[in-house]
Amino acid sequence: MENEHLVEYLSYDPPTEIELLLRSKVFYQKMKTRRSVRHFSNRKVPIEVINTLLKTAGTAPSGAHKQPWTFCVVSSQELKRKIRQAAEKEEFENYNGRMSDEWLRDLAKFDTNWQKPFLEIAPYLIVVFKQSYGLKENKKQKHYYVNESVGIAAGLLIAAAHEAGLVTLTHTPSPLNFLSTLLKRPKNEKPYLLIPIGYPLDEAKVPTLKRKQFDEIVVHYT
Ligand code: IYR
Repeated sequence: MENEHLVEYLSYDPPTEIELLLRSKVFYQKMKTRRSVRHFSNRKVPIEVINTLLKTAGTAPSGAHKQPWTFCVVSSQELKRKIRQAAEKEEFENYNGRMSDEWLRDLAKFDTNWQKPFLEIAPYLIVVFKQSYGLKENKKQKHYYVNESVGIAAGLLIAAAHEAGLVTLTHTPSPLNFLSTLLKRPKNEKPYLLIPIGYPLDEAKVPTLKRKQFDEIVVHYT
């Protein structure tokens, strides 16, 4: 049978090899300066910027193009305070018994603890929800590769924010269920990540970390 679905020619502007080399290097040089930041300034960011970053996130590939994500943008001070309170309640338990000694040792260099002031200070908290299934006219619709799809979308968001000149934290308060209640999300959505976005404090500090060597992360088969 003929495929009755619409197709179109790929819109593609072929680069020269020099352009390929140059652009790949420029992007790498930019991305290698990205850091997860916990010391945020409360300086405002135009909402148009955040919305544009989210449009980029929404360009991610997804299983059967189901786009199984919802991005909740929290700027309400009251809601940020509630999120901080609920997150700190869980994190207090995590740091005082729920996390193993090995885990606590692994985290020592990040100087984290149960307190999460950045949840109130950052101008925006993006709460990324994954849609385990779709809901159309109250009927369940299957979604595929949901974790992979939403993970890629979150990666694009983090890269877009860095490219624009803002900082992010990939935050996973655990368990995250309180976010469904506070943000009144429907039952097909589960919280996936919480990403504060904004400017860093002038005196923001980050731990001294080394990325793995190229040979440790890449295996070529020629
Ligand atoms: N969620 C806790 C603990 C934590 C866990 C990992 I893995 C990190 O990379 C960083 C923190 C917290 O946010 O403090």
